[in-house]
Amino acid sequence: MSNDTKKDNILIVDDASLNIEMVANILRKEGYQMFFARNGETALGLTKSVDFDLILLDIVMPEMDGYKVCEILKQNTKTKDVPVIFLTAKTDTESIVKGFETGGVDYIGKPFNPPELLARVKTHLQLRHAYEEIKLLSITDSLTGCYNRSSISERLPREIQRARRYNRSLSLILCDIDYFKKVNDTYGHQAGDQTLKKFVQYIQGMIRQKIDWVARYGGEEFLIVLPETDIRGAHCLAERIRIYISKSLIQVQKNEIRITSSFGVTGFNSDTPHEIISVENIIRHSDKYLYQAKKEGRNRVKT
Ligand code: GH3
Ligand code: MG
Ligand code: MG
Ligand code: MG
Repeated sequence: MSNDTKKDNILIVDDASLNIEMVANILRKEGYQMFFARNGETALGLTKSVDFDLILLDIVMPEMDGYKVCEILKQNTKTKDVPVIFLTAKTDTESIVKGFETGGVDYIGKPFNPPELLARVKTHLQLRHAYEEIKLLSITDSLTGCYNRSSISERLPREIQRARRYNRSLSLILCDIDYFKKVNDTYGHQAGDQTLKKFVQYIQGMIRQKIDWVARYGGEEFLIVLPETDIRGAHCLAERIRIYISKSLIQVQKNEIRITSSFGVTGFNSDTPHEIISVENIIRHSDKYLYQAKKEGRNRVKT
């Protein structure tokens, strides 16, 4: 998300340290956090540990040239959206066109004009932040702030692939608030909205940050994805969430709302035959168990 207090990280890649110094002096004055690399390999290495907001990239360098570096950056999910501006002495049309074709967003010839360089950097940083904000909105459920439904089809296949590749377990919890219609009918739709928000907050507070994730699967139905967790662990967590929710009083305006919820848990581990592991299969199984939990009286976990 765009954040005014955060310094933008800019990487300068150039084999001549004099060039690096010149550019860095201009940008540092603007408060950017500067990083340097004298060759492509070092630059690519740095991108693994630092999140860059923009990269200024020389083309003529020994060993790996700037085009190659840019190509590699564009193939990597972590760096493909980082704007790359070529900064180079090569100013013939063919080289410029190639710069854009390999994924550069801009192309500046050397010797460069400092105010113009700065203006271009600022513009591309603004575009980058606007793009990130839109991207975040497109995967977020606007009411609860968790992932939305469409991001499940983006994220879940990747989780499954990773778990299968490294022979790890992966579990899913599908949960649904019991008799939620009654909350709306009794307290109003807005109170219902607040209840949904609280429900997600409780869950977020009980899962591992940055590893587990929650997505809104439907109206008052949520999917919790638990990498490196076997079914038993997932069942325990679902049970803890169930108890916590059922004991909590959700304060909405003057009302104290009490809800319960039902859970369907499924998952796989390294022993599970690969051919039966798929997005459709594991969601279908969690749905089946959730349905059972509802049928058997609600406020329970089925595995
Ligand atoms: P069950 O125990 O079988 O799950 O009963 P239920 O009433 O929770 O289930 P049902 O599917 O009949 O109703 C779900 C309700 O959730 C109906 C719908 O109006 C409400 N709902 C869905 N999305 C939202 C939302 O964003 N805000 C509010 N306030 N209510 C919502
Ligand atoms: Mg050079
Ligand atoms: Mg419900
Ligand atoms: Mg439902």
